Amino acid sequence: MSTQLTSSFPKPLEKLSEIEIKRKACIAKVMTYTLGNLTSQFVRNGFEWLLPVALSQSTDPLWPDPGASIEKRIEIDIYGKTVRTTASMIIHKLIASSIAYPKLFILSPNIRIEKPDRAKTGLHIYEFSQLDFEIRDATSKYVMNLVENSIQDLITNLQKDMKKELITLCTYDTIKIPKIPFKIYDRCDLEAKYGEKWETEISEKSSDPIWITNIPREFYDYEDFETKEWDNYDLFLPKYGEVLSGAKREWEYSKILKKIERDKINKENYKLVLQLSKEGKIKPTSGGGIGLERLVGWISGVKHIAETQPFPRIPGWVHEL
Ligand code: ASN
Repeated sequence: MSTQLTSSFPKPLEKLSEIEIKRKACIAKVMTYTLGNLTSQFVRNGFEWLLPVALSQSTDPLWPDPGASIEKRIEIDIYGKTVRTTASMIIHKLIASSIAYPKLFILSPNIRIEKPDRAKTGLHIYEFSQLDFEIRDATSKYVMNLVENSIQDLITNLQKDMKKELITLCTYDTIKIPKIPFKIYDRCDLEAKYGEKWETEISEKSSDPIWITNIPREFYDYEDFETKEWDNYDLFLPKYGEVLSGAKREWEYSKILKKIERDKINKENYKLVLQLSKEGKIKPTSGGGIGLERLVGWISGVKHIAETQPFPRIPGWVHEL
């Protein structure tokens, strides 16, 4: 994605001026409120709150993904095995929701060492946090509706309870309570209209959150082999782009295997999901993950989403903290 929010980068805490510290504190209040609101909604709706893991043999391949720009993958050996830092909790979600927790969510750090030139988009950070969730036997429609209601509830309550902070951040009048249902666009139509840069074009042009469906992606998203359509959905925010990606998932062994082979992904790293699907133990699920820094960045009107982080993770920049 090449949407450009900024050319000036957020500074670490010790370099902030008094005014910048006040703004940072305001954004932290919006983040705290957002986390409280969204997690309470999930708990109220009967979801289990699982804690994340940082190191696993199996993590998100992040491939093939039209938006991928990974410069390096972190692998280390522990106890004689190679483990990887979490790129997303997707594999854990598929297995956990199939076996033990039919409705789950996880607040998890995702490490994606993006190429340094992504710093200037204002939309990429090399560590971000997802509110990742998965629901057994749910349809895409069900998940899209759940997300729309969650976002509407969040914005409605923020406007009531965080009025002072939103006024300070100058977004009280610009972040409107979104109308449900959100508009849905098929990626094929956007590609035909805007060409390769459809993601940037549509997030610049829209003034409300919108859905984009049917995006070719990683093996775990459901693909109809006959129609070639993908049953997945991205939520896009005006100017801030993709804030959620999600899908109905694959659960059948033959399809998962075929797609892993087609994508030239190392089967060794996905042995468990392959074995469980062969045994019929992977169930049909749907889910998604909300990028918290982009969501709060949109609500707070930041120039760079690293402004929402106490310890900014800007591609190409490593600070002491
Ligand atoms: N969290 C996403 C999902 O649920 C996966 C990802 O972040 N790559 O589909």
